[in-house]
Amino acid sequence: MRESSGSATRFGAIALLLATAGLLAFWLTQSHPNDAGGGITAQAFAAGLETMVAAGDTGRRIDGTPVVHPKQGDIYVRAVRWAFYPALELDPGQSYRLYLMSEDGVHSAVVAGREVMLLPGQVQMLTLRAPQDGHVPIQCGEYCGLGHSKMIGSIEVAPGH
Ligand SMILES: [Cu+2]
Repeated sequence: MRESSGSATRFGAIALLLATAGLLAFWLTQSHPNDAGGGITAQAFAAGLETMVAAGDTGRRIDGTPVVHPKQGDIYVRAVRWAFYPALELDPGQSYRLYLMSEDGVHSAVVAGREVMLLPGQVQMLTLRAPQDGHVPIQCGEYCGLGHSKMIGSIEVAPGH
């Protein structure tokens, strides 16, 4: 009796260990957009940002920052003391994957009320559906120095495009 309950306990412990190892292996092989860098590397982010700006530059500037109308649904915004680059102009009702990365320190992005921490070299991703008109608020929510309170980006929605 004592022996069989001991072996049942051992069997239970081994089963639990195997289940835990299995879960861990499953978790490690899944992608975790918001833990593991938004699913893309810092290099892919930089290349995507450059391509988006080159293809979608409207020629307009806000305080020297280009206003870009992206040609596709993957869009890129870089946080750098103390601005978000570039300014965006989106299509009404369109869905986007917004990739964000800090260039120079700890920032965060509060986008339409959702916040992601931004650490240098680590890409984050938020899905975003543009409203029918108006704008999508974006600003830094993590104190990052003297210019923090003015670290506000621009995401406008352009009806009629
Ligand atoms: Cu800040």
